[in-house]
Amino acid sequence: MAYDPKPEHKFTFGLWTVGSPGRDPFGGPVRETLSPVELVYLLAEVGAYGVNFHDNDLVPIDATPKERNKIVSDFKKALDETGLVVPMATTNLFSDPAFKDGAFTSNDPNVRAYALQKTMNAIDLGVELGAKVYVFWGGREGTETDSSKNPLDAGKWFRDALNYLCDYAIDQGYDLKFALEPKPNEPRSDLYLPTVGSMLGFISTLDHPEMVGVNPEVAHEHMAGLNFLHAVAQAWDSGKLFHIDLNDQMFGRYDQDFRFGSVMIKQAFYLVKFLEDVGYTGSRHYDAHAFRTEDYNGVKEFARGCMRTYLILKEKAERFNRDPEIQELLAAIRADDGAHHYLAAGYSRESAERLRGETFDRVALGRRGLNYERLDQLTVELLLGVR
Ligand code: GCO
Ligand code: MN
Ligand code: MN
Repeated sequence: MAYDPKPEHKFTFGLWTVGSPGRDPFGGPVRETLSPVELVYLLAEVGAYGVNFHDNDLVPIDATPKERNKIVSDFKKALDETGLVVPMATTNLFSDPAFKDGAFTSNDPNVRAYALQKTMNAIDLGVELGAKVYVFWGGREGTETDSSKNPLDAGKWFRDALNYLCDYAIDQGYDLKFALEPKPNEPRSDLYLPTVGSMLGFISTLDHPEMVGVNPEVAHEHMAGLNFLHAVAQAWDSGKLFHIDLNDQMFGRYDQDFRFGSVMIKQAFYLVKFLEDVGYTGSRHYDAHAFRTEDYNGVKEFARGCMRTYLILKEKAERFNRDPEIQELLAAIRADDGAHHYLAAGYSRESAERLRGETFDRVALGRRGLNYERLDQLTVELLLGVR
């Protein structure tokens, strides 16, 4: 079937996504907790390509080495039996009370050291299971009161930690890239490095910037009221789109983590079109949760829906790219009479002289209608299925 997920689509889910028992700040679990092995089978059943995890989604924080090995070998067996892969892994540096004031940016040097140690172990675990991308989401790296922490110290500690861990991965000979995931707030009042743009700026200050990219998430930029497509495009343009977290989120609401494409269809369309047009080859990772109203049948519907919507939008993007009227409008919008091709060579005194000598009909430039209304309506009609 046209919209069935296939391995080449690289659809992945976190254990914590389909495995969420539906807890929220006002209520406990509504679904029983499934084991990592059961979740691998569930993901295989719905057609996912891969499964990602936090260290403690797989191995409880207080597991003994013997327990750890048993869990890991059972998990590997499930992967072998289903053919699922582990493209990404990450560390839980936010659930345990030790991290209540941050992990790498905690004021307490013992907490910072513990966070480093925990991450080294989690990196080993991820690599053992095949991960090539390692995500850093600083869920507690922030403040409620800025009396408590100097943001310059926090920035330095975060940088020191990433430099340390890059060197650790290099020293171990791991084939691993790091992907930093920004979020503006929640669970802290304010998180450091809140947007894709701030992460990109920060990466250029690291010792091994070539090893570090970003993991943008739809919901996180939407929470900040920002245009996700623009953030992703900037990451791509910088060669830093190492991973992506897909879900959906209304602007100005709590952290919703909805099924991909379930709320802002148009934004999801532009995003899928972008990823497919530029030839992004990384994971399409769903970092979302089924509604709390659902049982595990609903969870499967949720997971299937995430992938199916992506594939439908991919088909819509292909349709957009070959729609004669849309393409004609785009060609007219971008019409170029060649008169200013000399500017493409960049600045020179000759070019500046030539430019200064030109006369522009400013009024005519401003008078021209751009036909974006027609273009946008055609896009909407295409999405609504009447085109
Ligand atoms: C969130 C984040 C997390 C991270 C995950 C991977 O809002 O809670 O998106 O789901 O992506 O911890 O590091
Ligand atoms: Mn999130
Ligand atoms: Mn995420």
